[in-house]
Amino acid sequence: MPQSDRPRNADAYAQLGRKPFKRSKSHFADRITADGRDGWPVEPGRYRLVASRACPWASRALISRRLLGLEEALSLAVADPIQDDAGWRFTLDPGGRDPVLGIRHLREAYDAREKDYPGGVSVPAIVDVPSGRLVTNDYQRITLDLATEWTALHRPGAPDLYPEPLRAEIDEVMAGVYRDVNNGVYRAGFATGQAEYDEACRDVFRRLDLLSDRLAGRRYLVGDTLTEADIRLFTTLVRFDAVYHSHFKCNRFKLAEDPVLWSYAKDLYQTPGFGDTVDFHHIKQHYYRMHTGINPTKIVPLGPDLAGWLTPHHREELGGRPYGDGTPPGPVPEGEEVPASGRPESPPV
Ligand SMILES: N[C@@H](CCC(=O)N[C@@H](CS)C(=O)NCC(=O)O)C(=O)O
Repeated sequence: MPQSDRPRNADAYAQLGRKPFKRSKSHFADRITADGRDGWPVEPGRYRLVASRACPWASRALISRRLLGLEEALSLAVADPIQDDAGWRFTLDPGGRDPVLGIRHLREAYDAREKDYPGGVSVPAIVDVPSGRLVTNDYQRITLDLATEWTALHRPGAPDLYPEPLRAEIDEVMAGVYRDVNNGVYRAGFATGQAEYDEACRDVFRRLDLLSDRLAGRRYLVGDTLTEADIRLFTTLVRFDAVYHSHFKCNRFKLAEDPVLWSYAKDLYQTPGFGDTVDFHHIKQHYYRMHTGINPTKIVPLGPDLAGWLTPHHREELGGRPYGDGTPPGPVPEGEEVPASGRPESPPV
């Protein structure tokens, strides 16, 4: 398909809310594994994670990479939260090019993998640096593989984010979180009619109520340590009041109005590896300015006040061992710090 026949990014965004929302399956599902069975063995320095700090699916990988200490082994490219018609681009980098891959748009790595790939170009994506080819955009698998296949490159003291004896329970919790929360907010936000919205929004809050009950007496979702399940719930909760409550109309209550979920989310935010990956500025810019189908004016709201994210959460009183027998990750590597504009410390507007 020639370049011009591809769906233009702006057109796709303008259609949001006009046709039923269906999340596409990840097209590139090769796995990077310890034994390299798909042709992509785990190797330090070979791959580059391309993420947007706006995107909840990509943010899972940002958190896992920090918690597991994979920053040196798996380098990071952060895309501009505002896409152009060719999609995710590297306009935050000098000269508008990713300094390692040498490309202007993530699409170039997709094209290098499959010529004229007609589908969407999404983050997270992992690219093979030597060939410049996309390896995977399978957001459901990427973090599980970072936790279980990249173990040889984990830092000393890395937590086990997907412990074998708890996998069945973690998978069950994550299935509900995915359906009703991670994807539920999108189903509500991009609904084309009242009934579709009602159903999705009810799903969101029914599940949040259940999760709030579950978390009232325990610090983490499964077991007494951080797991993949917490990462996946966090990436939606941290966006909730800034975008999902208003932009996606998930407004039965704000996160900050549910004492349990709010304390839980603050606890995670203040845990090294979580909040230090979050850029509220990127989040707000992306959702409100890109989703023109549901926000045609592209106006970005000034609030909410983010100062509460840094207030005491008292969740340590529930016990729990965040990193299990391990230790917290070290400082954010130089050059990867979230700018002041994206942090709660920045003055309220
Ligand atoms: N690969 C999945 C999940 C990842 C995803 O949705 N990422 C979003 C950003 S939050 C994306 O990159 N969408 C393509 C675009 O925005 O052009 C999908 O396409 O549904």
